[in-house]
This record gives sequence, structure tokens and C-alpha cells, in this order.
Amino acid sequence: MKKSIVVSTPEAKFSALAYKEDFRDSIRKVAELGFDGVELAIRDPKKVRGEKITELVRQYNLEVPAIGTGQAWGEEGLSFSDPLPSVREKAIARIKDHIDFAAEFSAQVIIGLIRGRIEDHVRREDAEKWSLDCVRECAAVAQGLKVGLTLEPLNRYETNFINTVAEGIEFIKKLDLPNMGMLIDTFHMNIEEVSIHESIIKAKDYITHVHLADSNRWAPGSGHLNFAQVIKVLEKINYKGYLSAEILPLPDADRAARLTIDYLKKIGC
Ligand code: LER
Ligand code: MN
Repeated sequence: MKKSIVVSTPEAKFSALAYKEDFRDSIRKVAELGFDGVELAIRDPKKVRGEKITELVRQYNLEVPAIGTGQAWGEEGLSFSDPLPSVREKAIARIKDHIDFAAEFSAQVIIGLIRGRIEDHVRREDAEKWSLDCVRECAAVAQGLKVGLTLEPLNRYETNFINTVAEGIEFIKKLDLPNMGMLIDTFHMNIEEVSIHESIIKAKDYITHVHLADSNRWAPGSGHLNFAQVIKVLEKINYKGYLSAEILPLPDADRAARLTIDYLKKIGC
């Protein structure tokens, strides 16, 4: 299976990013370590020098399987489930910018934290409807550019809106869109799923991207998750996408990336 690691533009505050300091240096190291791709976490595509990023990624022969968008919520509060239509409109506009950026690489755009949290005074069905509408509007634009969107269930400590794979499937079914898939993240699954194995089987028709992190969000092999089993079940469902490490830069960024690649090779990926 192809392997990638998440790299962010330098202003990122999100912690589970092995590399986020010197972008050029990070891209070079990712390529030298033998990753096939780099997943880019970008708060605002209009604030980065797109052509430079494209050039650099191409220079190192890396693919870009997905674009992370969560910083737009984490740092600016843009959200698909915000009761204020003006905030939702800004969130849609931002994800459309991510989609434009993603089209350069045929990357998928991640719908993770951008769906926000359902606030106490908001009815769940309203938040869900607003989010479904926002995703539909973005997906229509994405479809024209042959870009896919991928919904990521996130653990309860990060949001109260779509924590489990089953909830993700339900949401995707309501959308019924040809370019909407699911991103499963082993770190979140370890907290929320009864059985990681069973949930992957249930989501087999939807999984388009995979985030790998161990139970402690360190590199795979540094905690107590059984990755050999995860890989086996992904093979069983004929998953052909990327395994993308979204991990803490611990014990430091370089060692985290090296631990990831060494461990994945060791278990036959
Ligand atoms: C993003 O991919 C993710 O997994 C979240 O935990 C972001 O906070
Ligand atoms: Mn993730």
C-alpha cells in the first residue's frame, strides 16, 4: 500500500503533525525516507504560494493523496454546523478554495473538523441539515474538478458530531454523492469503535483514505494498536488508497517519520 505523511504549512497549530516547520526541508525528508506521497494540511490555500508547493512536491516526485482542512475550524472557527449562515458561507468558500488546490494533484479534500461541533443551544437535526447542505454545495464544485471529498469521523474529545464509523456511513448515505468517501483514522477509531476490524469491514464501500497513528498518536508501532491486523483487513476489503501517518512529532519530527516508515515496512506495507 502507498504511504504518505501529513505535512503542514508552517503556521499550523494542530499538534498531530510530524512535520510543520521548514516546508522545503520537510518535503525533501519525506521523499528521502521513501514515502510515496505527502498529505498537505492547509488552513487557507489563498495564503500559501500554491505554485511553489506544486513545484516542490513535483520536484521530489511525491503524490498528494489528500488535503487537510481542519485548521480553518481550529484557528478561524469556520464550520458547516455553525448556526450563523455567514460562518457557514465562509466555511463553504474556504473548502471550495481547498478543492481548487486539490484539483492540481487529484487529491481528496478532507471533511473533518470543518463540520464543527454542535453547540448546546443548537438542535442536532438543524446542525446536520446545515452540514449536509454545505457538503452538497462543495461536492458539486468538486465533482466538476474531479475531486473527491472524504468524511472523517473524529473522537468525542474533538467534536460531538460524527464520532463513529457508523455515524459517518449514515451521513454519507444521506448525501448519496458519487464523490463522497470516508477517511478512517486509527487514533479516533481506537477511542470510538467497538472493533476496529469490524468497523473497517462495515465501511468497506466508503473508505477512500486512511490516517495511521498509534493509540497514543505516536508513530505506528509506538503504542498498543495492532497494525498488522488493520493492514490485513484493509487488504481483505481491497483498499487501494494511501496509508497516511498523522502523528505527533515525538520523540521528534524526524524520528517520528522514520519510525513510521520503518515500522510499516517491517509489517509488509
Ligand atoms: C484530522 O485528520 C484529525 O484526525 C483530527 O484529529 C484533527 O484534530
Ligand atoms: Mn485524522
